[in-house]
Amino acid sequence: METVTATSSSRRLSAPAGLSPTPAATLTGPDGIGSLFGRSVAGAGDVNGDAYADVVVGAEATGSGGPGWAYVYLGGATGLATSPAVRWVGPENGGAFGRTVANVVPARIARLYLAI
Ligand SMILES: [Ca+2]
Repeated sequence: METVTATSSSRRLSAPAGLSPTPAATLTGPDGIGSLFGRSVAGAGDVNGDAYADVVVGAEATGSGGPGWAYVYLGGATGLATSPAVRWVGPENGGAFGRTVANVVPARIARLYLAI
């Protein structure tokens, strides 16, 4: 995994005129059509301690009959990575793993606590 040194600058997505209509990042579900990738999305805090915010994405998989997944995408100096750093697989097909994801601990605590 790449190590990123944090700086005092940050990447702003907003401007005085409002948000840009162009996406800052486009994510494609790694587990295909029917995975319902993006069914749930949440800020994950800073899971790797590099001072950039990270994101957790759920994919319930009800359309594919799969087990469901959850992924962590790392933020960085140039924006959000488009490949997940972590991929969790649900314990059973049809179990709705990934239906809901959330960060359950304030970001200042340097550990990963996600509810999936
Ligand atoms: Ca981070």
